[in-house]
Amino acid sequence: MGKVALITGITGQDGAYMSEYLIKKGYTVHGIKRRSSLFNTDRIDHLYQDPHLENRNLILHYGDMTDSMNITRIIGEVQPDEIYNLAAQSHVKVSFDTPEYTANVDGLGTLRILESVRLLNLTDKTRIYQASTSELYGLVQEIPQKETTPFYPRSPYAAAKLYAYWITVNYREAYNMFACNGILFNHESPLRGETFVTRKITRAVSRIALGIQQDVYMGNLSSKRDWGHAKDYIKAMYLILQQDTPDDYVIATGVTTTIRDFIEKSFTEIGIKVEFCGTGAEETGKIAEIIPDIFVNKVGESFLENIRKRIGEAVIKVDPKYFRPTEVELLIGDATKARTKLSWEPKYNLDALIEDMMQKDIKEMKKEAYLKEAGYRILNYFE
Ligand code: NAP
Ligand code: G4F
Repeated sequence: MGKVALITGITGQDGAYMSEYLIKKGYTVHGIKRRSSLFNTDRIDHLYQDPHLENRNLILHYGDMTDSMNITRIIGEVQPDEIYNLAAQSHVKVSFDTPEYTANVDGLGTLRILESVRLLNLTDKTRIYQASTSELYGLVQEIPQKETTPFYPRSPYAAAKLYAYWITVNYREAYNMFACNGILFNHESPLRGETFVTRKITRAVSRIALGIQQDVYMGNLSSKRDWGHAKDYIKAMYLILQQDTPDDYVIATGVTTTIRDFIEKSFTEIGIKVEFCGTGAEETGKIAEIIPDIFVNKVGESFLENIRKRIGEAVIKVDPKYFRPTEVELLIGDATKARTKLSWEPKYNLDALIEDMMQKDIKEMKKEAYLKEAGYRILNYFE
C-alpha cells in the first residue's frame, strides 16, 4: 500500500506541484478545496479523476481552514501519513486589507490541523509540514537569514505565520509530534498567482510584446527577493517529512535580486532592452532597443513591427497604491542546513526560472492577442 497524503491549499501553486509529485511517487493524495462559484481547479485539472472510479489517487474534499469541525472530520476520514498544510491567504499586501481573516486562516488554521491530529490520536502516525515563510524575517536582523536568525514580522500575514510557526514547534515539543516548519523563501513558476510580482511582470511583459497592453504600473521596484522555482521547493517540503527526526529548515537559493532587475531580465529574455530613469513614484522603464533575432525567435515576426515603433516609450510606471504600509526590503536565505541534512539542491537559477515563466506566458498571452485581433475586448486586470 502506498502512503496517503492530505494537502490543504491543493488548488494553489504549491499544492498543484506537490500533488503531481506525490502521485508520481505512488501516494494517494487527498486535497481540501474551498467551495467557490467557479470550479477553480485549473492547476490540478490534469490530475483530476472521475469520482465514480475505484482506486483513485486524487480525491478532493470540500473544506475551509476556518472550519474546525470540517478539518477534524476530513483528517479522521483520510487518516493521512503526511499532511502538507499549504492553505493560506498568502498575499502580503492583501493581508493589510483582511488582517483578521488572514490571522484566522494562516494562524489559527495551523492550530486546527495540529489539534485535530492530536485529538484523533494520530500523533504517532501523521507527519505535518507547515508552510512557514521568509516573511517571518521581515525587518531583517541578519544577512543572510538562516534558521537561527530572529524573526521581525512586517505584515498581518507575517504575524499570523509567526503564530503558526511557533504553535508547530510547540506541538512538536509538547506532544512529541512529527511537525516541521519549512521556512521557504519566495518561489515562483508559470503557476504562480497573477498578482504576485514575478507573474504580474512576466504576464505584462508578454502582453506588451504582443501589443495587447501598453504599460504596467508597479509598486516598490527596489525591494530584493531570493527567488527560486516552486518545482525545486516542493521537493524540499517532501524531504523535510522523510527525515528520522522532525526539524525546521530554511529553503532558499542564496541569491537576491531587485524587482527592477527581474523586470529587466524578463524583457531581455525576449529580446527587448529596457532602461530605467527617475526615482520613487516618478521612476519609469523605457524601451531602449530591440534585438530582432531574439524577439522573432521568442515572440514571433508578426509582432516585431509594432514593438519597434515603441522604442523610447515608457512601459513600466509606478503607482504608490502598490506600496505597502511596512515593506520587507531585503530577503536572502542561507539554506546550508537543507543542503547538508536533506541533500537538497535547487536545479533552477533565476535565469532558468524567468525563461520558464516567459515561455509559458508568451504562449498563454498569444491566445489573447488572437482574440483581440478578432475584435474581442481584452481586459487588463492587474492588482
Ligand atoms: P497560493 O497559490 O496562494 O495558494 C494558497 C492555497 O490556499 C489555495 O489553494 C487557496 O485556495 C487555499 N486557501 C486560501 N484560503 C483558504 C481557506 N480559508 N480554506 C482552505 N483553503 C484556503 O499559495 P502558494 O504560493 O501555493 O503557497 C503555499 C503556502 O506556502 C502558503 O501557505 C503560503 O503562505 C506559503 N509560502 C509561499 C511562498 C511562495 O513564495 N510561494 C513562500 C513561503 C511560504 P483558493 O484556490 O480557493 O484560493
Ligand atoms: O510577489 P510579492 O507580492 O511577494 P511577497 O510579498 O514577497 O510574498 C510572497 O513571498 C513570501 C515569501 O517570502 C510568501 F510567504 C508569501 O505568501 C508570498 O508568496 O512581492 C514581492 C515584492 C514586495 O517587496 C513588493 O512590495 O515585490 C514588490 N512589488 C513591487 N511592485 C510588488 C509590486 N508586489 C506585488 N504583488 N505587486 C506589485 O505591483
